[in-house]
Amino acid sequence: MKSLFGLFPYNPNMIGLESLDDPSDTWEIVDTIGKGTYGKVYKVNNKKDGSLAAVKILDPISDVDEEIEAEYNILQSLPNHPNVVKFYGMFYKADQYVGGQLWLVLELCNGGSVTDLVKSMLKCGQRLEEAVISYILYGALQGLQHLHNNRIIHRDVKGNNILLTTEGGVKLVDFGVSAQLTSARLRRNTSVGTPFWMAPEVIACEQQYDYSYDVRCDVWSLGITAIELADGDPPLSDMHPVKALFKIPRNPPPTLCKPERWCRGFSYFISQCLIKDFEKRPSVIHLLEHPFIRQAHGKDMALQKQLAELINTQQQYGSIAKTRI
Ligand code: 4QG
Repeated sequence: MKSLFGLFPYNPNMIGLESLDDPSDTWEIVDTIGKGTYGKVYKVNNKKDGSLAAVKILDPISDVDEEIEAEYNILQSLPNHPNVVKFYGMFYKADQYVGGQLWLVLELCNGGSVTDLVKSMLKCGQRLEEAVISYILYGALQGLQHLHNNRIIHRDVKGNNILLTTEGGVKLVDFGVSAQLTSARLRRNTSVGTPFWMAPEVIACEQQYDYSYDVRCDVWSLGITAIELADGDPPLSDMHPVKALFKIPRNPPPTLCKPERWCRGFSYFISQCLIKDFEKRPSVIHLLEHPFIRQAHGKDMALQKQLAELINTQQQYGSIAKTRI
C-alpha cells in the first residue's frame, strides 16, 4: 500500500503534514495522563479559550503512514456520540532533528478509566454495585453500537479504554487498532488487541489464515471487561500473556470469580457475551435489550449521579493517599 501511494503523489486521501497547523499556537501541555497506559497522552490547555483536552502524541513522524491515516480517517469522519470520545483535531509539530510529532487532540475524560475506579475501590475493600456496572456496560454498549453502525470495530475494548467524566459520563477511547470495515467481514493479519480481552476467533485469525471475525469480537471483549469490573482483573491475568493466548481458544468461556456474590442476570449477561462461536454470539443491538442492561434504562440519571459520587470519593481518597507518601 505504502509503495502504491508513493506512485501517486497526488493521492487526495493522503494527509499532508505541511497542511496541518502547529499545536503550540493553541495548546500547551499541563500534565501527563495514564503514565504510559495509552502511549504518550497528556492533558492540554487551550491558550485561546482556557478549555482543557487530552492529546495523544505520535512521534517521531516523518510521513503519515497507513495506520495513522486510518486512525485519522476514523476519528474525523465519525459523528459525535455521548459515549465515544470526541475528536477536536490533528496538528503537526515539526522538528528537523528528532522528527516531528503528530498531535491528536481529544476530549478530556477527567474521571479516569473504569479499571482505575474498580482497582481503587477494591483497595478500600469495596466493590462496584451491580446497578453501576450495568450503567457502565450500557454506556459502553451504546458507544459500540455507534462504532458498529459506522462500520468500525474497536478491537481493544477493555476497562482501560472505557473512560469516565467527573459527571458520570462513560466514553470509549483509543481507536489505535480499530479497523474501518471495507466489507462485511475483514481480517488483517496483524497483531491487535490486548491478550486477556481478545476473542478466540481473533486469536485464531492471527495464527491461521482461513479464519475470520466480525464486530462481535468487541462483544467478547466487553464480556471480559464485565468480569474485570466485578473482580478487578480479567480472567487468566495471573498468566503470561502468551500462555493466555494459547488458553483462551481452548478453555471453556470464563465466568465471575465468585458467581454466588452476584445476581444470575449478571452471570447470564456475561455468558452471552462469552459464547465462543462468534456466529452464535449476540450482537450489540441484541445485548442492549438484555435484562441485566435494561435495569439501567430509565435509571440513567440516578446511576450517573451515583457513579459521579463514586469517582469523586475515589479521587479524593487517591489524592489523600498520594500526599501521605
Ligand atoms: C484520555 C483524563 C485519565 C486517552 C486516548 C482522555 C487515550 C483521559 C484521562 O484520557 N482523557 C485519563 C484523566 C484519552 C485521567 C483519550 C485521570 C484518547 N486519571 O485523571 Cl487514545
